[in-house]
Amino acid sequence: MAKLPFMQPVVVGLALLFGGAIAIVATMQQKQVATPHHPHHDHHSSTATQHHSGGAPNTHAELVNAPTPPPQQATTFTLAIRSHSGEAVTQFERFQEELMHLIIVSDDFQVFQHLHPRYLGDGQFQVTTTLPQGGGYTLIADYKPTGANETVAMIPIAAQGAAPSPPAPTAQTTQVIGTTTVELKLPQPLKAGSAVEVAFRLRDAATQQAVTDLRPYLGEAGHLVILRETTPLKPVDYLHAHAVDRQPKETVRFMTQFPTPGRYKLWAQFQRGEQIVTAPFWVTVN
Ligand SMILES: [Cu+2]
Repeated sequence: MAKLPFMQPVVVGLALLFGGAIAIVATMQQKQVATPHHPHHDHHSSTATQHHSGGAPNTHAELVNAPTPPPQQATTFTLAIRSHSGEAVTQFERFQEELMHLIIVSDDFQVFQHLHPRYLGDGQFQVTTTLPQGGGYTLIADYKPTGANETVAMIPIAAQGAAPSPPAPTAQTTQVIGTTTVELKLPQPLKAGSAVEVAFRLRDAATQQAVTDLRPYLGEAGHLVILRETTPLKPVDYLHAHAVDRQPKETVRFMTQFPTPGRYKLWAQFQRGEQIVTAPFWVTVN
């Protein structure tokens, strides 16, 4: 329990005081999006979603019945989206085929889950998942209230127990994920603050031939989530890059922009047949 985020003792204390019916108010930040970037709109030439710290957010996310999940057991998370004045926000727009995209990432970036909570109505979303290890995590909820900007809310949680020591980050640019070899292609050196193309070449691990069974995933050629290595995570540290093309090819390209120098982890996701391939890479940005 030594590595709990600072909020957790407060949460536990409040939970004891008020019988568990408490909510964690997430840190949040609106993403100002210059152009619609929904995949069902024409955004083939779109650049990365930009994050700005200015501007008051319209909504925030709260974790209802904040659990302290035991690792390796199914845990249900219920998120409530509320306005500034505390009223339930009930209308959402679908983007990338879903009403909410929820990324769950462990503090050491070893665990990454990309989930789509079910909308229960009345501003509440629910998802059941199993966290594989103890220690701290961040829930990153990405949603778009109807008529408002896409919003990213971050909620720190702690699973019971401690995380195992993570392996050291590697600069490896090729990963074999199941039957797929994923090769990261980046301009070098990587500079913060300018648009950059991040590409992934996908080959069959057995034959080293280009994969032929790639399908769009959530309406795009692939998805790319990028997080800056920092504690605690803030919305500005989260990038969701959009694929340049809708139809996947052997090389799937994304445009993004790393805001500041530092170390980042990339999780590229593709759909091969019925299978989702998630390939993690560390990169250093100068
Ligand atoms: Cu998603």
